[in-house]
Amino acid sequence: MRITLDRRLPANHAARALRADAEAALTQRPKTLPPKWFYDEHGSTLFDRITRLPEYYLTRAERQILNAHADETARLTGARTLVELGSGTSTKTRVLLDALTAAGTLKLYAPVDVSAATLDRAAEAVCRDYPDLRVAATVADFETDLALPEHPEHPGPRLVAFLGSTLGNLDTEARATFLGRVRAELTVEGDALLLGVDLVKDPNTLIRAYDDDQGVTAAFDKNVLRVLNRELGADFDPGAFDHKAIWNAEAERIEMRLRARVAHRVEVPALALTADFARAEDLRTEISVKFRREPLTEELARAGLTVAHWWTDPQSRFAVLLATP
Ligand code: AVJ
Repeated sequence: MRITLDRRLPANHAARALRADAEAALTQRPKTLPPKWFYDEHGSTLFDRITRLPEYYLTRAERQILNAHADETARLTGARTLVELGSGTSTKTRVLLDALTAAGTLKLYAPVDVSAATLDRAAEAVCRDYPDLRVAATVADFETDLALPEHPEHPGPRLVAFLGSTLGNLDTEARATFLGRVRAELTVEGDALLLGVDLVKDPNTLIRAYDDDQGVTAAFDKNVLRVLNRELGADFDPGAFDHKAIWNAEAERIEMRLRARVAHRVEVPALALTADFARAEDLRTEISVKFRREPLTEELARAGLTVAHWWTDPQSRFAVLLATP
């Protein structure tokens, strides 16, 4: 058997975590919900459409960089294990899998994701397409458990990939915690981190990437209300909110918010909770931090990681970096 699926989250984890997050979201000021709840079946489909929107350059820019530097990454790391945090459908990983299998070093692919269903499908597909590879998938939330396969059962050096600028979903404090954990896990000689991050650029380009003309991002944003309705019996009316993508210039991040069009009340029976929205009050649904080379290099250094390589697309919209302890 070349595939294993390790469920580190109890089956009811998602239900319990959502209740806790929703409760905190609606009683906090400003009301703030973590972005992981976007990705139910429908939300994942919408995100997939986002990655193909003309305005959403991130995915294409990152793919350009990976295409240009995957072989180099394989050569530099000689990775025998590729761990991928927040692997989703493992689509963009393939260029890395191709390069690392061509280099002949890769033995094991270890995707980590919160969604068991997505992980299952992705692991099957990778296993089918890479006949010499073992796949050890882990259902885990990378914010609390990195689920790195353990040495010596799994061969090093290990390359830990954290792509798609998912790091930008974490605020400064959460990033420090996360990066410190990653550093602590890179214990085998040659272990490295491959990190994909979106870069600061003109606000208009950024805002358009999160508020597209076809309204796909708006639908993605509002889908989280449907998740709350379905899972918690809430009565959110998605039509009572406007999707907003705001550039927070001080924190250099995009903030997605759902802004109440009118003052209204929402009932959340599963939490025995009533949430009042004032007119124009926001529910913040996501932060997407944009990075600069120097400050990010320092941030990584504070976590004990040294940037060995920094690659960008020709337009310097996005960066992929290779860091080592
Ligand atoms: C998947 C976290 C990288 O911040 O760009 C896309 C998700 N949100 N459009 C991002 C997202 C709105 C995204 N990440």
